[in-house]
Amino acid sequence: MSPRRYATVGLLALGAGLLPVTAPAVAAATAAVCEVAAPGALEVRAKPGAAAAEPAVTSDAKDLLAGAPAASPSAPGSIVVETWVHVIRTGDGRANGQLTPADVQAQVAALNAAFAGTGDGVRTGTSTPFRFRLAGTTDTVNPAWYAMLPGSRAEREAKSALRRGGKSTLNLYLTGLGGDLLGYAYFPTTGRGKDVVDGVVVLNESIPGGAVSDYAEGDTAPHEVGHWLGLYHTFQNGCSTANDRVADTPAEAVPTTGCPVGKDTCTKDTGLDPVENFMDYSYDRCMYTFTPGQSARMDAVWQRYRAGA
Ligand SMILES: [Ca+2]
Ligand SMILES: [Ca+2]
Ligand SMILES: [Zn+2]
Repeated sequence: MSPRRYATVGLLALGAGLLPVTAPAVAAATAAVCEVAAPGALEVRAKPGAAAAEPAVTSDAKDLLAGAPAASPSAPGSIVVETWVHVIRTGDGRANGQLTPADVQAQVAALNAAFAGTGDGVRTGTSTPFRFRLAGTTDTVNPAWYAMLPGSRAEREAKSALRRGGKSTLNLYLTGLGGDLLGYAYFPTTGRGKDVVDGVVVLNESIPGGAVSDYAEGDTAPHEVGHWLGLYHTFQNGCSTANDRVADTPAEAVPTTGCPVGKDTCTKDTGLDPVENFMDYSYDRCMYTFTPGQSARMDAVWQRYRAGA
């Protein structure tokens, strides 16, 4: 892939309530993430300077778990998520987005490692209840779908054709994207209106061993699946007490770029910025864990929105 693909900065027209983030992304993003996102809202992971979009903002009452009864915790590894991987490409060969079965397996393995608490291999993360079973793959040559930016006609057409299963099935699209996006996902909903777009889209060259330097350990998929399971960014709501609605992720004022371990942007909040967390924007090499609180939240969101659906 041409490196220029990742240097392009443009604006995504995503409608009222979605705030485009222009370069410099970190400064611009600060004001865009100060509320809790609505169910069904779009979430993205983007490279610095990207034309990213943050979710529509609503009141705290719209938190995904507001009013939900306390969920019984599921045992580590006890929830098996049927997973379909859809490869979309423009032609033959890696430069055209073609991936091998081994590439797909490597991405699913990275996803499983992330949720098993063995992300980055040598590190100790949180063992969540989630495992991902590759139910099948599809392979589609369609240049019109390759960018499938959020909110686009291409996105809707591709997903209408390829999506399998219901809310409990993970549909993971590996494609070319654009606009410096690494991936995007939607929060779960109780209604049916968002069912077609429900799923996770990940830049193909962010898979393990991909061509996107600093973002090629396959960590974009767990980040986006974290959103798919109801997690907010660790910098959601900045230094506020509620922050990302997870008690054990230290509050963080702005998204992290790179691997500045030891940074502390919310000095009144106990704990250093969670740059190692999958729900920050750090480089893949220092991103390797969810927290127990995030695991419990994903478990509860799964039980409320996706289990059996
Ligand atoms: Ca702090
Ligand atoms: Ca990593
Ligand atoms: Zn995100």
